[in-house]
Amino acid sequence: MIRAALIGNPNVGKTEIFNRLTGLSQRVGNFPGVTVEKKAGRMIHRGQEVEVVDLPGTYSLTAHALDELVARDYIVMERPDVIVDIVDGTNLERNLYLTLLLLEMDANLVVALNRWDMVAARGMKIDVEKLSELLGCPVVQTVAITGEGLEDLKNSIVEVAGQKNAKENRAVQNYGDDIEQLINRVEDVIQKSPAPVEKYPRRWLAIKMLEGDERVMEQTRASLSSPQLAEILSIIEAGEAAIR
Ligand SMILES: Nc1nc2c(ncn2[C@@H]2O[C@H](COP(=O)(O)OP(=O)(O)OP(=O)(O)O)[C@@H](O)[C@H]2O)c(=O)[nH]1
Ligand SMILES: [Mg+2]
Repeated sequence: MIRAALIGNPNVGKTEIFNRLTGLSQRVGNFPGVTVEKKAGRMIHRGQEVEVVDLPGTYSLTAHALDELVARDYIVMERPDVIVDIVDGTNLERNLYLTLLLLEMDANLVVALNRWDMVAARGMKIDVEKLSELLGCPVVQTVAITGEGLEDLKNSIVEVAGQKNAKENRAVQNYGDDIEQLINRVEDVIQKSPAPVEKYPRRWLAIKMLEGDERVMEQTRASLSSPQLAEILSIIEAGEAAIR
């Protein structure tokens, strides 16, 4: 069975797409340990069963807001085979911020470029092929309210789930030489961890540590030795001193 998760900014058309993908098979529950509603459903496409989870709408993936944390924990802990990032095509600039965060998390991504009807009606031009090339993942135009593009989206979900190396040419945000150097140094320390923090992509973990993400610090403390933690803290301090 393929496990897919839908994510996107608030009000982009997630529920419309979720309903079209899963129809009457939906179940509603909660994410573990919190009262955030979790909707899940199933679809069968090309003979493959796909479990689809609707993640909370979010602009970002910080540890500061419950909805964002729930979405992020789900991606990191459950490692779904495919993340479907639903993007409002009329508001690309704001929406692609989340897309870049997802790529940073090593997510196996398919982008649904939704509200394509409005993109066309407003005379906006988007080079979809170029966008797909830049992001390093499939980009599918959809109109959730009519169902246009949904077959293409289903095809992409099943295809990406079957590609083990789908992430190889993904886009990675470059933070500039100084920060990249700090990221590499933290990654080196993490790599030597006796109990690998394997659920987390290493680069993502290093970036979160440099950001001082409390949740990540708390969760990784057990896996790292005290000399390693001390080394990481000294890299963070050196970095902060250099930036000041
Ligand atoms: N024109 C047009 N409207 C759309 C499209 N997709 C969704 N909408 C409309 O956009 C609004 C929001 O759609 P939802 O599916 O509820 O969006 P959502 O992402 O689930 O929203 P939240 O759960 O509140 O974050 C609704 O009024 C939809 O009818 C589309 O492709 N084209
Ligand atoms: Mg919704």
